[in-house]
Amino acid sequence: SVTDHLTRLGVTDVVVLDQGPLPATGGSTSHAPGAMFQTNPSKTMTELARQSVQRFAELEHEGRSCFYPVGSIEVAGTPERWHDLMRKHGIATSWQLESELLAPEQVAEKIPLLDPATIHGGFYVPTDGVAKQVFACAVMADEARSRGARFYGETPVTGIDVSDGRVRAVETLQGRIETELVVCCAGIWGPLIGRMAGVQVSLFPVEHLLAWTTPLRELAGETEEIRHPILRHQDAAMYFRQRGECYGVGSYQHDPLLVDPDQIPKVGERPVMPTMLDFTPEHYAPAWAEARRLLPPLANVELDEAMNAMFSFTPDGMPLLGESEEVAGFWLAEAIWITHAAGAGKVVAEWIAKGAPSLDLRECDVRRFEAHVASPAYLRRRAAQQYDEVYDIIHPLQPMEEPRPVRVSPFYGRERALEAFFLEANGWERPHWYERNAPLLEGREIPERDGWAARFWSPIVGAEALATREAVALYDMTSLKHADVTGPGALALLQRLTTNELDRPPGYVTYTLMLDERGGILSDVTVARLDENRFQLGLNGRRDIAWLERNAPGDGSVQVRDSTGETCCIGLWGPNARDVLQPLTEDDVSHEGFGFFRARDIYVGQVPVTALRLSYVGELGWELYTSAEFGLRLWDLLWDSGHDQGVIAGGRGAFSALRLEKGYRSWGADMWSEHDPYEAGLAFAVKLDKGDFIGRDALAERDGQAPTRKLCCLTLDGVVMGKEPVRANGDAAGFVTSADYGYSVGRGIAYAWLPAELAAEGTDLEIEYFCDPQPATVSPDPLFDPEMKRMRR
Ligand code: THG
Repeated sequence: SVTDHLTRLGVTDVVVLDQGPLPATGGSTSHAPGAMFQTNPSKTMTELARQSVQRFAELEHEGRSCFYPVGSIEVAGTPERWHDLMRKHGIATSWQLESELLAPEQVAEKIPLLDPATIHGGFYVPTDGVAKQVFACAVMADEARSRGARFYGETPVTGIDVSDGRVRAVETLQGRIETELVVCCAGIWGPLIGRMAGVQVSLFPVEHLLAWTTPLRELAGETEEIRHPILRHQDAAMYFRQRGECYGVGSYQHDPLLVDPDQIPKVGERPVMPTMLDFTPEHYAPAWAEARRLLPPLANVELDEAMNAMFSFTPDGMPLLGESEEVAGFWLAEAIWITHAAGAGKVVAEWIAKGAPSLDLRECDVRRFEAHVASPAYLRRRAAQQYDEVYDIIHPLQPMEEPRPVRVSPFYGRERALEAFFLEANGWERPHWYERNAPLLEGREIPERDGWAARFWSPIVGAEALATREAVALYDMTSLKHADVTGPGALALLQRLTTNELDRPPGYVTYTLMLDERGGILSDVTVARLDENRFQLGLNGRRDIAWLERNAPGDGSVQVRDSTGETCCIGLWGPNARDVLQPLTEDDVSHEGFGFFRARDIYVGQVPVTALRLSYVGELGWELYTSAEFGLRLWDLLWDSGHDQGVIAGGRGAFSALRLEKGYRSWGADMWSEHDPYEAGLAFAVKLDKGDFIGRDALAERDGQAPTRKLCCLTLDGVVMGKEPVRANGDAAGFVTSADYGYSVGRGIAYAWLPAELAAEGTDLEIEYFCDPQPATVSPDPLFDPEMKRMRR
């Protein structure tokens, strides 16, 4: 698919090598059942699936389409699943994928083998279906050949020649090919090919049980490949598809069976293909019994062809796309299943040919991982867990169970003593609230929650949020990604990569945006100029650092250092913040001495601190950074000094609610590269007249034009969780990004992308939450503005 799209984009000098025969190479594609369920909590993944369906549907093999649009049904075996299918219906609607909830009898009408008494209902997506992926490969290859690409089967790659950090050539048994660009699409063999180049490919091959039955009497005489919708029975971790008179039944209902990449059989070692291992009936028996309960006619047939088939799992269940960090010119298009294959090939080809993909790939980018993810111990554990959870109902806040804890801040001991409830992000343990803050509930009315919104939540969250606005709180901000950018070329690099004016004197902090060439938001960043040639950047993740490094000049005039792990950070925020800090320092931290969005190196007691006067929660205060070994001392000093000021420790739950009240966007949740600063309400951070920067030309064209869509603030009575559809007069009009309850404003808050004509304040809309329409109103953005005099006090 990468070659299909590269050649369509005019990159025609492409050679495809595979160790196996073409087109059925013996990789995971060769045995996949071909089911394509497009709905995914990730908008990007849904879009990749939609594009894959479109592409396969265009392809014809011997007069037949390579896609059968039979639809899909996910059935609910439990009330919890039925409830979750309502949420899924909402997600599909948000991503503009048509879907419908069906009663059990309606499901049985579409799949007559199914016993409606076994289910609570089904989630039907009419445009889903089955791909004939090996045919699709063959046809795409033919088309690509006609545009100049060359394909060589039975040509194993034996080495990748890398020098000075760049790909130079590929070695094969048949000879050497000079090239500056390699795309590794080797599926489960990816880690082995990556190793040849010195590139980590963070996936693990896992065995999966799939069996095809003998013919069913009920399907006798069937001449179509498939007529029934494809079926998922997630409570039993199973899926089903018809194939002529037979059925295929796949199961994840067993302990994960990981295969070390070095143990994958060699081509020719296995009877059918190297990715097919011997069937282990002991792992399949419970699933087969369940299959016969759901589809009773299966009781009359036997298993015919059964296999343990291998495919890829990654630590977070998402693909690995993009150019590797380690070796220039070595790209990955890995950990893709059929469902996303054609779309993934397209975006990778665009990225190579045009410099940027047409979809936001933040969740798929190979550069998203932190260092620990590459460890075999982590990779193995997470891949197994992903396999296990593949069909589970996963709450957006649900942390991984193991391995934990991987990364902790110096305050971890204090946080545990305060009985923090921890969730996990990028390996970091992060307090969500502190049980020891339960007394704060006294005299405060925090609305109770139920169901989905009540999970990973406590009313203490609300009490912490209010206490922050009333007094002062310490927030552990250690996990906030930050980097030092230093050297004589630092300012020029940052000016070129961001939208705001950064040529200000040392001591200033600037909020700014990194854009791609099309003006899409790659990240929002705070830049503190600490010295002429020394900047500290507050970032949104690993990818930001990769972007800085990749754009840095090669002459050594700029150094980029990820300083996150070696430092720690406390957010000291609230109206009493100054009264906590001033007694600890001889530096003047009055408003005159230390203004808003200023930065300075100061001492807090004995602790050398870089202090930034800003807050993501919209209160007076500072982010206080120090190196890790001083962290505990800093915490204790602030804690003791805050005693008379009513200091508390505040968790991530309060933090998120406060930032939403203040209208601060969260990159990745509220906006991403699909959106420009004008639509996202961030025009204030763009200075078109500051000189050239990446994305400037694209913005200059749009400057002054009214955006066609906007990120809006909605308020409602209840609480929603994010990704719900927004309806206007019943029609799907947009979707929620982040949502929470605003404890100070006493309203539910939901930010949402809406067409401009619905963005006016006062517009009445509905947010569909588990199929329940909740009235919501477009409201002032932000809702909460602490009076400037309080900020300035
Ligand atoms: N702290 C630091 N860096 C960060 C964040 C942070 N970088 C990533 C992310 N969070 C950036 N997001 C914001 C959003 C808003 C503000 C700070 C970081 C903010 N804005 C002020 C406002 O809008 O009023 C000031 C804007 C201005 O004066 O330009 O405070 O949490 N270090």
